[in-house]
Amino acid sequence: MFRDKKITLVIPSYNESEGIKFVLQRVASFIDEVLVVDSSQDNTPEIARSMGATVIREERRGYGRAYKTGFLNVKGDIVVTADADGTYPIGENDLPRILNFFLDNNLDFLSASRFPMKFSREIMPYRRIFGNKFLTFMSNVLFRGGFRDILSGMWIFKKDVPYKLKLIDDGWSFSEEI
Ligand SMILES: Nc1nc2c(ncn2[C@@H]2O[C@H](COP(=O)(O)OP(=O)(O)OP(=O)(O)O)[C@@H](O)[C@H]2O)c(=O)[nH]1
Ligand SMILES: [Mg+2]
Repeated sequence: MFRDKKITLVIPSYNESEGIKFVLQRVASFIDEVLVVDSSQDNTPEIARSMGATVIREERRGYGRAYKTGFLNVKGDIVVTADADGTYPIGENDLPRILNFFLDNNLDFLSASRFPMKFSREIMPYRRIFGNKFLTFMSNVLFRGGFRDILSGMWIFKKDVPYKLKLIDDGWSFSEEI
């Protein structure tokens, strides 16, 4: 529980046997439920289960597909999403700040920008930063949003939010769509 709210973390995973260990070791202790939506061919689901996560098997491939399936199974009041490769801060030190901001401002949905974080050039080469800035700029023009990272995979929202949206894409465009 965090400030009387039950928190569910949803993680999509595809062949992440290394990454999932790293991520699940760091999950903040106040998170009530961890759902790993898995389409792997390796032993990611066994590892996730052994580390206390609830594994939902999704045979249909796709990043968006995994999230849509995950969202249908949430029991918490607030959903936090993150990748299985350690990109996003879901630990004791960082997550409270983001959740406090979400609750203090009574938000329905928050998209967390990655850009305050430092990335190596291998993970975030200049062409990726440029592409992201361009898409983020265009999305802000088209939808008048205040986005800083339109391709973020870390969102925080009230559990009923996906039910109010018409989410279509099963693949990578799910980030922009949501
Ligand atoms: N269940 C499921 N998860 C997926 C699928 N494809 C990707 N994922 C997961 O979605 C998350 C994001 O995928 P990544 O491959 O890290 O994508 P990315 O962060 O854009 O790319 P990288 O820079 O290579 O990390 C990871 O946790 C993947 O394991 C899929 O088809 N099914
Ligand atoms: Mg990644």
